[in-house]
Amino acid sequence: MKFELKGKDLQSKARAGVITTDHGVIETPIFMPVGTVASVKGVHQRELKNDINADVILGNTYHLYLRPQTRILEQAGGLHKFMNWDRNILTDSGGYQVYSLSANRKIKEEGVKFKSHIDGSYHTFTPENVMEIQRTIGADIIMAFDECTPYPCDYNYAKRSMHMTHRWLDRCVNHLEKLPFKYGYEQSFFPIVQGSTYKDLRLQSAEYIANAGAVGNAIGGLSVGEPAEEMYAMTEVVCSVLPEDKPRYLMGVGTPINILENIALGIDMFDCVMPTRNARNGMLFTAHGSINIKNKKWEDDFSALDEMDMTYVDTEYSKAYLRHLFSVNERLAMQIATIHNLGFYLWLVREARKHILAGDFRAWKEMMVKQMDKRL
Ligand code: PRF
Repeated sequence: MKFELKGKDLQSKARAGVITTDHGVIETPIFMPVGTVASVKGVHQRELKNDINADVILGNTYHLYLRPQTRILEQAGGLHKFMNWDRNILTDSGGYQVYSLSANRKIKEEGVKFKSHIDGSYHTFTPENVMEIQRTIGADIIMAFDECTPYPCDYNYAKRSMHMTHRWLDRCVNHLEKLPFKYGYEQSFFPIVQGSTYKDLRLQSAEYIANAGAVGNAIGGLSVGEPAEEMYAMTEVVCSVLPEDKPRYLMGVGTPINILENIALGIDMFDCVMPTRNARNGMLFTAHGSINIKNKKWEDDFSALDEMDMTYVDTEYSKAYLRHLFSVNERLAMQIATIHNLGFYLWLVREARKHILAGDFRAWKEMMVKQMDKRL
């Protein structure tokens, strides 16, 4: 994997770069649509490519390991082939899903024993087997096994957990040395900074993670319920330590405003279920604020879904039509809303990139944040 910086904003820490992997080019800042179970819910791969123009999507080790199971992905020749997606894939390690989804789990130094949310069966994730599973899934970027602490989290727990995440990182790295690439292309590894909302822990963790010398670095444990200002404060301290010449990935973030604010602090990569999950509930993101399309006020509004026309659904369908589809519970409603929201998120990060390269990112960001902070 290669990362080149193409430009930096002078009035903020925002950067524009290019990541190159064996599955193509990713221009940063980038948003990665979430495709948890080998599908971005409701969207065809050809729409992701041709309409939304996603360069990279995210898969989840926790889900893929449980279903279809690692052996099926191995037989398929990896996740790219299985789902017919030839652009980039990043897999999360399960270091978050195992805490948020499994029925119960026991965290020990060795790893995490958990009960499947699907059939109640028991499994164990360790730094070692999670590296093996991710090698077999075959993503271009694979993530370290970590513990994402909840919010709020007391200082002593956060500190102990952070140190365990660091020891787990060493185990991931040691084990990966024994695991060759499985499918003939490179699979890059990103470690994850933790440390809850404590500045001293975040600094310490960022130093530890930077020292691992990986090709890219991630920040976890944020956007778990803390106020946005606290998240930004943590991003800022961590970015002051993480190397400039490697991509920085902020995991599980966030709203369009969170994304712009974190780009301004030096983040290059994002993922979040918000555009897809909220779409399925009838919430649309636009450059002028968010819309609940189920609202009666759209009943006879025959104007385009979004005048800005970021994807074809924006002008091919009206607000009144989409509202109708939601009110009669048609699955096409969710499909249209998902394409719209992902198209908007990808537009937003690409527009951010243009403004970073043009040198007016800061002013543009301030204007957009004001504009998007509305309910229409
Ligand atoms: N760790 C991992 N994945 C994650 C997170 C984390 O802390 C978060 C936190 N927002 C989202 N996804 N491994």
